[in-house]
This record gives sequence, structure tokens and C-alpha cells, in this order.
Amino acid sequence: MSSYEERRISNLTKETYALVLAGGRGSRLFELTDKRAKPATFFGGKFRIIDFPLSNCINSGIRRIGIATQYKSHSLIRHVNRGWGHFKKELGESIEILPASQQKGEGWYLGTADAVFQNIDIIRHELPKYVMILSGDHVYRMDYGPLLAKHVANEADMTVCCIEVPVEEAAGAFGVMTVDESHRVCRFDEKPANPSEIPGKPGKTLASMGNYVFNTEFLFEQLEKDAAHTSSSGDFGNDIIPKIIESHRVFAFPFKDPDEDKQPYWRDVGTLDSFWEANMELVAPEPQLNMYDENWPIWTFQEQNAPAKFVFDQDTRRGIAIDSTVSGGVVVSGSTVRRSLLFSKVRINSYCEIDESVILPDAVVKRGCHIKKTIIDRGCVIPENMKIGINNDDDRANGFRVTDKGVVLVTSSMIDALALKNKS
Ligand code: ADQ
Ligand code: ADP
Repeated sequence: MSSYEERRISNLTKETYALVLAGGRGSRLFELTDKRAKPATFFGGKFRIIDFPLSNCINSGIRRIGIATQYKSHSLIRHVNRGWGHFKKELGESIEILPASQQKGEGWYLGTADAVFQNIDIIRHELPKYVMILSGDHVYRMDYGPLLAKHVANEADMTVCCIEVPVEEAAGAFGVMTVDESHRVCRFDEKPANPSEIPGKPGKTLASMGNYVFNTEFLFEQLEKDAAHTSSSGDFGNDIIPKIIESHRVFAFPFKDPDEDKQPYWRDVGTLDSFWEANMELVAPEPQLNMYDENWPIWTFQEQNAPAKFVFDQDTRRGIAIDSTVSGGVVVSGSTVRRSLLFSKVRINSYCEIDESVILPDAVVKRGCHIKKTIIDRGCVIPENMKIGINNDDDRANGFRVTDKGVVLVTSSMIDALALKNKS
């Protein structure tokens, strides 16, 4: 890429306002999103999901960002305030939380388009040439510069980021599209039961990643028009995109891995199984998601924690973690941890065996526990000598959630309920 081209892209990112949609409940994560929105869900040993799209913005040079929140937004807002406050107003940078505040109308946000519509005045005030609408729900690394450059080169009114996914994965879950040879979108169906296959690629369909670029004025016109229809659900996938593909220039931008032969890394960690699997991928020796790339840092809020500590017990030969990620403030004493992610300030007391588990911040595992294939929620205290994930019938009897694939979720409320049951 020539230096002229690089400068042109950096100008495009400066002319862009990113609106991250972070209001989704993530209901298939069950009790993990009982208290927090899906974008605030912890991921990857020390991050929350929203850190990924936000880091993509920063690393791409987009420094004007709004975050639309709705469902259980408190921990999300706290995280953004604590971790993302380093924007410099005097350099034209800003990050703002946009709760559903009845700017227009009297309700909560209807769908994704309504979440943008209700913030039109705030976006207009920023005078961006382009508005990028990003889902706050996905884990991936993407440079948004080339996407903007392609949007401009195509003279597009709107561009939809897309990715090839297996048909069965997309059915009922993603918006899918058909494109012509120039990637212009000819057809768009929101979550069809039977997605159409990509010609020449049996079993694959072209899915929307829920990330869009719009020319600002065009976006505002469409939002005003859509809002005037009382029957509209105020959603990009359902209401706006299908209506504009015939009359306007809507293009698809295929999201690619820098190594073109590889399937790009993009995870919708929307179920407990996919959440657990995506975390497990990270403890493999060479995961596809490189969290250690200094050229593409993942920013987050981090506390001043003491270094992680391992206390080795000579008698039991325990006090170690193997093929695991361990965050600051963690203490593992006299226990063995394998293929697991221990988030900040987790405590593992002696005589425990922890395998293939995701243990969220501040959780404590007391002495003598054997834990496998389990997600332990933040702050949960596991009593002594518990066996979790070893026999799923016992897990269910204890009131824990067990998925079809045998992943167990344990939260503080479940532990409290179990203690109450054992008492009576
Ligand atoms: P879904 O992800 O099912 O499909 P939706 O539930 O509307 O769509 O969520 C999109 C994003 O908006 C998420 O980041 C969510 O957190 C957020 N969100 C949802 N409702 C919101 C609201 N009222 N206010 C603020 N934020 C809200 C969409 C597209 C599909 C596409 C998939 C890709 O509609 O076409 O394939 O994303 O995951
Ligand atoms: P996260 O783990 O996502 O940071 P918390 O564990 O702090 O979030 O809790 C999520 C939300 O639940 C918080 O935003 C808070 O409003 C609420 N919450 C947590 N603990 C309590 C409590 N003991 N009493 C009342 N509300 C709570």
C-alpha cells in the first residue's frame, strides 16, 4: 500500500463516527448474562467482549465512538468509564455512552436501527462523513480502514461486513445475502430458516456480521423514513437493508484473514458452549486470536493487581498451571490447573484439580475441589471438596446449569441456593 493510500485511509477513519450497539441481552448465555449485557461478558482471561470492537476502533484510528446501551447496562457503563476514559477531547476524540433516554419517543430502543435513530442529534453534532455501526457482541480483530476505503471506492451508500459461515450455523441466526461479481448486494434476508448457498461453495452462506458503514446523510434519511412507519420493528436487518438494496448502492465487504487461505477469526460467543469453546481455543499453544500482538493491543480496564503467584506444595507436587492463562492478582496454592483461564484475583486453595475451566474475576475455589469443563461466574465461592463437571447428573442435582455438550455454569446464586438446600 502506498503512503498516499495509507494517509487517505487515516483521513477516512477521522471522518467516521462509530456507534457500538451494546444493548443486547444474550439470552442464550443464561445466568451469565442475568446481571450484565452480553457485550459486558468477560472473555479471554482479562477482557470483556466489548473491548474487542472498541480496540478495533482505536487501532484503526477511529476515535469518535458512541456506545448504545439498554439491557442491564450498569456493569458495562462502569467498565467503559473506568477503562476507556483516556480519550482526549482537545484532539477531537470522544467516547460517550448513549443509554436509551427517550430522545425521540417515549420508549426503550426498539431494534438496532431505532437505537441509532434515537441518537441522530448526538451523531449530527459530530459532523461525521461516515457512520459505522458495530455490533458489540463479537470477538474479532479487524482493521476498519480498508473497509471504509472500499466503501468509498465503491461509491456505496451502505456497506455490510460479511463472512462465509456454514449454512446450518446461519439458519435462523444471521442475516444472509446474495451478491453479484462486484460484491453489490442483490438480496438480503434476516435470519432465514434455509439460507441460500454461495454459488460454487456448497454448505456455505454469506452472513452479515452486523457491522455496517453508511454515508451519514443517507443513514439519517433512511432512519427518518423507517421511524415514520409505525409498523416497523426499527431494525437494520429486518426493516432497513431489505428495503434499500434495489434502489441504492449497498455493497458487501468480505472480512478476511491476513492469510487469505485461513477462515478469518470471528466468534459470536452467544451460547455457553461457544463461549467455553472460544475461551478454550485461547489456551491452545498457537491460537488463531493473537492477544499478544503489540501492533494490535486489546485495551481494557485493568486494576493495579499484584503479580500472579504459585505456591508449590512439595508433598502433593501441586501449585502449578499448565497450558493456561493466569491474570494479575491470582494465587494458586498447592493445586494443579490445566487448560484453564483464571481471571483477575481468582484464588485456588490447596488440593484442587482444575481442568478446562473458565474462572471469572474474584472467584474463590476452596480446598479439595475437582472442577472440569466449568464456567465459574465472577465472585463465586466454591465450597470445599466440591466435584463439578465430573458427573453431570450430580451437577444438575446441585442446581448448576449443564449444556448439551456437558459445559457446566456455576454462579453465586446457584451456590447460595445449594447451601440453603443442604441446610434444610
Ligand atoms: P442479532 O445479533 O440477532 O443480528 P440484535 O439482537 O439486534 O441482532 O443485536 C445486534 C447488536 O445490537 C448486538 O451487539 C446487540 O448487543 C445490540 N442490540 C440489540 N438490541 C439493541 C438495542 N435495542 N439497543 C442497543 N443495542 C442493541 C444482527 C443482524 C444480523 C447479523 C447478526 C450478526 O441483524 O443480520 O447477521 O447481527 O451477529
Ligand atoms: P460484572 O461482574 O459484570 O462487573 P457485577 O458482578 O458487579 O458485574 O454485577 C452486575 C450487576 O449486578 C451490577 O451492575 C450491579 O448493578 C448488580 N449487582 C451485583 N451485585 C449486586 C448486589 N449485591 N446487590 C445489588 N446489585 C448487584
